[in-house]
Amino acid sequence: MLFPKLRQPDDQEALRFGARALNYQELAEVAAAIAERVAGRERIAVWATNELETCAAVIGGLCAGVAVVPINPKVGERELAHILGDSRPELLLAAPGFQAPEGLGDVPVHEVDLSVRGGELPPEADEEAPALIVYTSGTTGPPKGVVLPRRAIRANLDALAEAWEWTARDVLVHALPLFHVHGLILGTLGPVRLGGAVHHLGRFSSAAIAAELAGPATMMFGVPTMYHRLAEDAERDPAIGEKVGQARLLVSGSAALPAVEHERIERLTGQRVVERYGMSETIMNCGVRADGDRRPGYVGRPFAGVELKLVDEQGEEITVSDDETVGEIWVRGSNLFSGYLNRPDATAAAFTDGWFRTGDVATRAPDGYIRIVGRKATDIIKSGGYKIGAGEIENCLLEHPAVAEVAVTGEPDPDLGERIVAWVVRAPGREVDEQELVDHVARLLTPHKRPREVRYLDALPRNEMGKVQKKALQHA
Ligand code: MLC
Ligand code: AMP
Repeated sequence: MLFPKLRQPDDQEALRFGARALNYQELAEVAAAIAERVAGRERIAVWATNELETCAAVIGGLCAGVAVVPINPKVGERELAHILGDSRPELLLAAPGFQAPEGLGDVPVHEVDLSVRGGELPPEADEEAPALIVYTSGTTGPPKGVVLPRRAIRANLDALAEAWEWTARDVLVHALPLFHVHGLILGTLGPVRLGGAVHHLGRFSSAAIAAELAGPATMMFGVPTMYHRLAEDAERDPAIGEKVGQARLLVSGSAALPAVEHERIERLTGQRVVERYGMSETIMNCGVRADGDRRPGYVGRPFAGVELKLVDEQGEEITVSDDETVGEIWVRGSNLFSGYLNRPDATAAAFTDGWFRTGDVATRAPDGYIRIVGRKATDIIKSGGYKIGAGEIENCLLEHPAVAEVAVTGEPDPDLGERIVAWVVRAPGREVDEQELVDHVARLLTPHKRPREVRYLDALPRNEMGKVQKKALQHA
């Protein structure tokens, strides 16, 4: 059962967005009404704005046993067309006031009305039934739909609860988007599975996080960019650090938390951040436990139900734990996705002998702690905790008439971790300003995929085979 407390609800608060909230009794009734509305469908989409209705829609869909596709509400035309064409949702659920983007086509829209209440929740769906389809970027091509079964969500959330001593008494605060694993599964379904509460801030603000942690909230989830901003603000205003210091647990993930930020947060708040490592395809693989050693740069040991090994270039397992020998992280276990939607080729290519190859490269310390040191693919960029494929931005920029050639790279950035840089060769006789190219990507893909910088070149560096040498660009 995914949400036991919805079967025996009481008046304890479950979800809060500012002044609006739902307790378990109300959430169970709203979810029952939504479940009734969507029953019998194979897949529905949810326009995932940071609102109560998004959470209710996802939970209602899951209660009905229908696969839910959360959609970034800032998604651009091209990306929306791809997601809709690939997942073919039979219905889109959205909060009242939803303004249909042009590309929505003939997908019917149902506005979620929280005052509409249902009776009994339907019987629980099969454990292997698809629960969520989350779109994530790869090195090339458009994003792929990661099919996550109910089993993976249930098993992984329970493992997190055990490791972090996370219970119904906890109140989680965060400002994460609701269309990715971090904000949706950990940040929303997590508290509801455990019978606890989540306070979603709508948008990130250090002052709001601090006020929550000095008040009702016990835990915070965030990406490293948020911890960086929290530290910057706490440097200016010590009251922020003092309030954040009252948290039971600060958890960071989705990208590496730099050691300097870990140490800065500790100095400013007295709290050591717990880091965990996950992926859309695997939910959470490993993490530091609440009672574990919170060392900067380490993502702890595998969670319950997860098997993890390091594999060298020859495909051999690395058996030493010397914190020096580097290998790719391969995982298997109850946390894994069931495949990429409509992409049996990509699914098959991602596995070797039942192990999912993450593409992340790490060492293992004598005590089993994993330290992520990099990524196999240079064409994956993590910016603000969002995974972005260089290829999709290159393809998008090539559609612009002023762009003859382009290469996209990620460069270190103190706030975003990596920032997207586009290296552009203009078409002969064409002028184009940077903002126009930035807006072009924001409009067709999504704003977080926009280049933060455009650099113009006369030609891209290529090898004898004609392949662009991105390493040479980074030093150009
Ligand atoms: C800017 N904007 C534009 C624009 N330029 N809009 C249209 N066209 C343009 N050219 C808008 C943006 O949409 C945004 O709107 C605002 O301007 C500011 O944009 P930004 O600077 O990009 O946003 P910022 O606030 O800086 O974002 C930082 C952030 C965000 C940390 C809040 O990156 C974020 O939420 N990251 C979380 C990513 C995440 O959840 N990843 C988990 C993946 S799961 P507006 O209206 O918003 O202000 C995973 C697995 C795991 O990785 O392990 O967890
Ligand atoms: P996504 O596909 O958006 O789910 O992103 C997953 C990727 O985020 C992983 O493959 C890692 O590269 C990265 N990631 C997540 N958590 C961490 C972490 N704690 N440290 C370093 N990288 C991380």
